Amino acid sequence: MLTLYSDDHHLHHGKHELIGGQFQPCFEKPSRADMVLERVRAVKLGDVRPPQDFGLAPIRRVHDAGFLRFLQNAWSDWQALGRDHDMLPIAWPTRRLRQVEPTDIDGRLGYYSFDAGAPITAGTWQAILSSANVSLSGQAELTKGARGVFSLCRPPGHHAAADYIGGYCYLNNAAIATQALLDLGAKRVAILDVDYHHGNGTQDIFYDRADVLFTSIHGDPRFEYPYFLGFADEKGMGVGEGFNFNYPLAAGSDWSVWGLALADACRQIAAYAPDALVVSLGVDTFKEDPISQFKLDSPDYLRMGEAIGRLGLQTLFVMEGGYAVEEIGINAVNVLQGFDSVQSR
Ligand code: Q9C
Ligand code: ZN
Repeated sequence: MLTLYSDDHHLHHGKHELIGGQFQPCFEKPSRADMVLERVRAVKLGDVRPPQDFGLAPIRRVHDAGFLRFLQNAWSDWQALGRDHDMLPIAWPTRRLRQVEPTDIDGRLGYYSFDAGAPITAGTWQAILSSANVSLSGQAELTKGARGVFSLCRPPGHHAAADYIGGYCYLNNAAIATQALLDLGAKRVAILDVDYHHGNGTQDIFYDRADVLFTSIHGDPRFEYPYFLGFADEKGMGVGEGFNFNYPLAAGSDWSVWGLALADACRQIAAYAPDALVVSLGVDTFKEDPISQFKLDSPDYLRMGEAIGRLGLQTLFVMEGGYAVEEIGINAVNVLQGFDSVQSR
């Protein structure tokens, strides 16, 4: 399987995130992608290629124009105030507050985020553009006919919506590739989000649409981040009703539970008969993940890839979360090798 990858992700390295009221070093760090790349090379998964530059047009198909303007200029607006440390928001327009973009950079940062979990640094804009290009370059290979492609994206994307950042995510790489697949001829695209956290951004982007089926298996939002979306009764809206499937699972869930949810999601995907599948590939479901509470083991990721492969669909794997850095490469690449081991097209 071909891997798309850019070194530009090193340009994004936030210092701290808030965990339990304390600042700790960011779990979302460059060594994550380095470890995945190392494993891709070690097992000779296939060629590794840099992305092409697709410009802003395919990104604008998903993200709000004001949001993109904010992101592009955020760091220089911040620096203009003499600040050279990471940007983190301090206020959000929650219930009964006015939804109006302020002029002040702190106000705008809060307006375009839903948490303080996505620090903006000097190199963030370049890194997130390259990450989106990695996703789009994978999509281009799929559109050309590839059976499976791996977009080794970093930063991840599935918590980002059309007009907000959060949860380590800025541009929604999986959504951008999905929209590009549709724009280049696909009639229906299914998304399978296997990251431990609910893909709130991706769900939101496609919630009122029937040309994208969104399925997500994740920690139940009653106890787990992102807390405010990802419940089983979220089925889609308007013409999109019936095209959204959430599988919230209990803390401690292992393959015996997780695999059943996957089987059900795969049934929904098969019934939808999409032209392509996009997998939001987070491996923070791993039993030793430092911020998660599922119990998947490394061999389970082979089973995951096989089940996805048996769908017989052209599939784009887009890297999302996974914070057990020692095993992130083994687990992510196990999914890809499991997929490749299934001959069905
Ligand atoms: N209890 C992704 O995996 N904070 N984002 C969690 C720990 C945010 C995860 C706090 C987690 C975001 C792409
Ligand atoms: Zn996650």
